Amino acid sequence: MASKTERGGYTEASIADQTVLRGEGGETHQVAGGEVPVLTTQQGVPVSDDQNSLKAGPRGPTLLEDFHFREKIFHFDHERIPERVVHARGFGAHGYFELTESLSDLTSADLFQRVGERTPAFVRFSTVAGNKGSADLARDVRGFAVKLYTKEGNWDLVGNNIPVFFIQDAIKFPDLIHAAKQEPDRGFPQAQTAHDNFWDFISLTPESLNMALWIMSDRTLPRSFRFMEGFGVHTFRLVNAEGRSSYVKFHWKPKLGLQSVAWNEAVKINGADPDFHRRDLWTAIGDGDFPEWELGLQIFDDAFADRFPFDILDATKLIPEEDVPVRIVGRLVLDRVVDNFFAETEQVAFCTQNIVPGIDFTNDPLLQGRNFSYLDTQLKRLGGPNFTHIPVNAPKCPFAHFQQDGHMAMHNPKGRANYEPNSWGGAAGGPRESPKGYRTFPAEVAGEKRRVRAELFADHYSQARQFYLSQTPVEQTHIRNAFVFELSKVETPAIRARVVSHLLQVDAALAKQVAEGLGLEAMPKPADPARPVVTDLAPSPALSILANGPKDFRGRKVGALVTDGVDAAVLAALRDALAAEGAMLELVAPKVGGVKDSKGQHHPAQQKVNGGPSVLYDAVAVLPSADGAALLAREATAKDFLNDAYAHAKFIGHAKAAKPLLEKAGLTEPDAGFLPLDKPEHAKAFVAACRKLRFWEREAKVQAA
Ligand code: HDE
Repeated sequence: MASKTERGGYTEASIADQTVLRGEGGETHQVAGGEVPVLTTQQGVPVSDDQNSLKAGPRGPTLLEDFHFREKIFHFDHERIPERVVHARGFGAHGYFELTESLSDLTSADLFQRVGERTPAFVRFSTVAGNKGSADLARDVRGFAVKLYTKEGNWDLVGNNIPVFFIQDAIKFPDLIHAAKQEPDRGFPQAQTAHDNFWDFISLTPESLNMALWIMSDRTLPRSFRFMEGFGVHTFRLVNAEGRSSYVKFHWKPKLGLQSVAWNEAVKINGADPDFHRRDLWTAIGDGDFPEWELGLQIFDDAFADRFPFDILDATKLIPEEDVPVRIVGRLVLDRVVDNFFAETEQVAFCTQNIVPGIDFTNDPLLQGRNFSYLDTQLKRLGGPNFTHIPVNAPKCPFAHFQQDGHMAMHNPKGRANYEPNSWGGAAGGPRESPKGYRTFPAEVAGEKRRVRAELFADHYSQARQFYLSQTPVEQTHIRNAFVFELSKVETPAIRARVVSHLLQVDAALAKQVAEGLGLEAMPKPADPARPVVTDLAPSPALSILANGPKDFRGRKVGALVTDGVDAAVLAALRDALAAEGAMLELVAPKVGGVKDSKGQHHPAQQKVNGGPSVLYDAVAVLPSADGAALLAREATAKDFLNDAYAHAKFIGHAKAAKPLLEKAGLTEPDAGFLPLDKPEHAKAFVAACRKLRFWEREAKVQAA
C-alpha cells in the first residue's frame, strides 16, 4: 500500500481502502460510515486511486495511458449543455394534480374525468431574461411550466405568472428577447430590463404596452414561487367526447395568496441570497409545507368571443375574471424536491405542442409559433431527438412507436417490425393507430395567404389602462416608481420620452408623474393609437395583488433578532403563535452558534446578524436583552436590519429592551406597524397584525418620490 506522503497527505477517511466486499449490486467497501459502492470508471472498472494521476516517477510527466484520468477530465469538460435561450434560470419540483370537479361534459381529456384522481406533475419556475447563474429577484416575468404525466400522454402547460405577453406574433420573439437580454456589444446588463435596448424596442412596439404595465408592477417581484399565480396565457380549446369545442384559459391560483416584495428589498435580497426563491421552495417542500395551487378555468364559447371587445387569439390581452369567472377544478401540489438538479430541472424539456386528447390549440399566432420553437430548442439543448428517453421527460403511461436510433437511443423498437403497415401479424407487427387516438378539432380555416393581423389586435392601450386603474393606490405608486427607475437607467432621452408618449394613452396622471420623476423638460405628444382607446372598461379588482392578499400569515417567515438573555417566555410564545399560524421563525443572533435565553436555555440561531438581513423575512421581531441591545447598537448590520424592515413597511415586534437599538437606528417615532413583544400574550396580536403582510401606510413617509 502507498505511504501517506505518496498519496499527497490524504487521510484514511478520504480514501476508502478497507475490506473489499463483493455484493450482488457490485463491489462495496466497508468504511467508517457503513458500506459504500466501489468507485469505478464509466466502463465499470474499479478505481484504486482517485487522488493522483498516473506519473512516470513522483516528479515525472503524467502518462497518456491513464484512462481513468482521461475519462474523468473528458466527462468534466463536457458537463455543460447550452443553457436555455430564455428562462435559463429555473427551479423545479415534483408533485401531482388532483381533480376536484369532473369536466367530462367539456373535455375527453383523461386527467379531467375522475374526481379525486391524481396525475403526476413536474413544475419548473424560472425568470426569463437572466442567465443561468443570475439572481432570483430580478425584476422579470416568471415562467410557470407544468408537465402533467397523464394516462394518455404528457401535457405541458408552459405558462407565465402574468396573463398577457409582450408580442402578438411569434416572429417578433427573437427581437424582443435580443432587446431584453444583455446588449450585444458590451455583454451587459444582465437579468434586467433597465437599459436602452429594451425600452427602445418596447417604445417602438405599442402592442407591448399592456405587458409593460404588468412588468412594472409588483408581479415581477414575487416574494416566493409559492405566492404567485400562473397563467396558460393563450386561449386553448377543450374538446369533449362528442367533438364539441369550448374555449379555455388556464389559471393557477396559489393557496397561500399572492405576495410580492418591494423593489429596494428585491435589490438587497439579490445580494443577501441570490437563491432566495429556490431556497424557499426547497425548504418549504423539505419541511413538509407543500406548496399548492388551484387550477381554474375560464370557459367561454364563440358567442362570447364575438362580443368580447378584444380578440381572444391575441396574447397581449386577457379576459377579466369579472367577465368570465374562474372555475376551480383541481389542485396542484408540489411534494418532492428533485434528486438531482441537472438530471431533472436542467434536462426537463417542456413543449407547448405536448397536448393530449380532449385539449387543442387555437390559432393564436404566438402559440402557433411556440409549437414550432420548443421542439427545435430541445434538439439543440439536449443534443438529439431522444430527449424523451430522459426519465423526467418520458411519459409515465405506456408508449409504443417506430421511431428509432439517433443519439443516445435507449428504447429502440424490439423485433423485426420498425415500420407500418407491415404483414408480420399480431404482436410481431408492433403498434397500430387507434380510433381513440388524438383527433384535431376540425376548425374551419379560410383566407388569403398574407402577412397580416386581425383588426382588433390593433388595440394596444385599452387593457393597459384597465390594468393600471384596477390597482390599489399603493400598487399604482409602485408602477410609477418602477417606470421612473427603469427609464432613469436608459441613457437616451428620446427613448425615455417615447415611453412617456405611450403612457399618455394609458393614463394621463401616470404619464405626468413618470415625466416629472424623470425630469423631462417637455411633455411629449401622445403616441398615435392605431385604434381608439376604450377608456370606460370597468376596473378588474382581480388584477390587484393587494386586493387579493392572503387571509393569514401561513407559509411566511419572521426573523427575530435575539441576544443572550432573550426573554424565554416571549420567545416561546412567539414560536408557538407562529407555529399555530403555519408560519416560520428564524433566529438572527450575534453568533450563529445561538443564544442562551433568560432561563439559561440554549437556542441555536439560523443566521448571524450580518448574514441575516431583514429583507429575508416577512416581518421582524427585535428581542434583545438590555445588554444585548447595547451590543447590537454598535453593530451596523443590526441597525440596517431595523432600517430596512422599517423602510419596507414591515411589521416590527419589539421588546422594551430594544429601545436603545431602535433609537440608534433613528426609529424614534413608532407607528402602528410597531407592536409590543414584552409579554407572552403579545405574541398572538403581533402574528395577527402580520397577516396584513405590510404596514403600507408607512411607505409614503419613507419615499421622497
Ligand atoms: Fe417560451 N420559450 N417562447 N414563452 N417559455 C422557451 O424553450 C418561445 C412564450 C415559457 O422551464 C424556450 O425549452 C417563443 C410565452 C416558459 O423549461 C424556447 C415564444 C410564454 C419557458 C421558447 C415564446 C412562454 C419557455 C427556451 C414566442 C408564456 C421555460 C428553452 C412565440 C405563456 C420552460 C425552452 C422551462 C421557454 C420559445 C413565448 C413561457 C426558446 C418562440 C408567451 C415558462 O423554445
